[in-house]
Amino acid sequence: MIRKGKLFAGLALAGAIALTAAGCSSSTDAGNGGDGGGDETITVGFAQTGSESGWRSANTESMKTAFSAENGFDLIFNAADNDPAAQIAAVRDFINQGVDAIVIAPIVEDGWDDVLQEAADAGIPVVLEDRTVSASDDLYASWVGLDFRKEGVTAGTWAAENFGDTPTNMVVLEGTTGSAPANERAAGFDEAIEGTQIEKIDSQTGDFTRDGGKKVMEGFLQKYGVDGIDLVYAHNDDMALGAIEAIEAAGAVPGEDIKIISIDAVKDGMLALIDGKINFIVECNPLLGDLAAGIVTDVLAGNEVEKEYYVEDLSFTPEEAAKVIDSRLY
Ligand code: GZL
Ligand code: ZN
Repeated sequence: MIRKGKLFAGLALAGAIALTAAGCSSSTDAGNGGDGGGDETITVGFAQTGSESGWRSANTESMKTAFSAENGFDLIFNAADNDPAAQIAAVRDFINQGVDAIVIAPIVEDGWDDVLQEAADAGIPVVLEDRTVSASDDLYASWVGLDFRKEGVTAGTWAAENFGDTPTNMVVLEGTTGSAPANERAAGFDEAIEGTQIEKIDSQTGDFTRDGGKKVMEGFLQKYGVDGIDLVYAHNDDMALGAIEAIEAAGAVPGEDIKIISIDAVKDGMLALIDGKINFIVECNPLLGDLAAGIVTDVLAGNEVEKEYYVEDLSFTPEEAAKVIDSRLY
């Protein structure tokens, strides 16, 4: 499902942060009474997916930095270890604690209607960051994140341009089953390679982890042999890095014998790209903390907010990565 909303890129993003961050110092008590009295602290419950990847660590750091005490927040942090039931339980706990606002990075798209309705009934606004949910957008105040489908289209278009004219056997390392990035990165990529000679011979989830990517790739190599696989499409860098280990253990050269396309552009992924072990990476910006904090502050202050805020993504070849690696923020 494509959503259209405000797009933040580079300076615009910084500007937006300044704009909304200014709201943080507003004189009104932005909390919705959860803590009563005149103190300015906003108590926020943040339900993070877990710590499955390098991307997630960068996202968690960005969120904790933005929702800091000096910025006027009391952050209650929960990481659900990639377990959707545990994440929903964490949100229920935030509701029972009477927090001022709840932020969620939903592990999977489905299953959110009931607990979001409970938050609404309790008068606690919910802001989504990173991933999206299939529940009605009446059940949350706003979402800030990335256009996962566009990331898939960018990756698929590069594959089509570089490998589409020759018979190419591709295997896919899927992200967490049922997650918005896994669903939409697959859909966007498939759309972009339609009509080319790239054939998806297998696709399996590695749950966005290095170990998952390595194990699934080992299985593919057992099944098809090094010569039976020309291209790997990994839904994130951590699974691509696991696949690299498996390909090298099989005596093949990643980036040459078997090409690799990946998404995230975290530091370790970019270093593998520069080493030629990955051939192309599409960025997925994890630095969403300042925007999310600005949105929470605006919502609690009763200011108008967009339903969606999209953060711009770039993409990199090895040469382009080498130029920017020292200046990147994650
Ligand atoms: C995408 C994010 C995904 C990353 C993975 O915004 O939800 O989850 O691509 C992470 O690295 O685990
Ligand atoms: Zn208050």
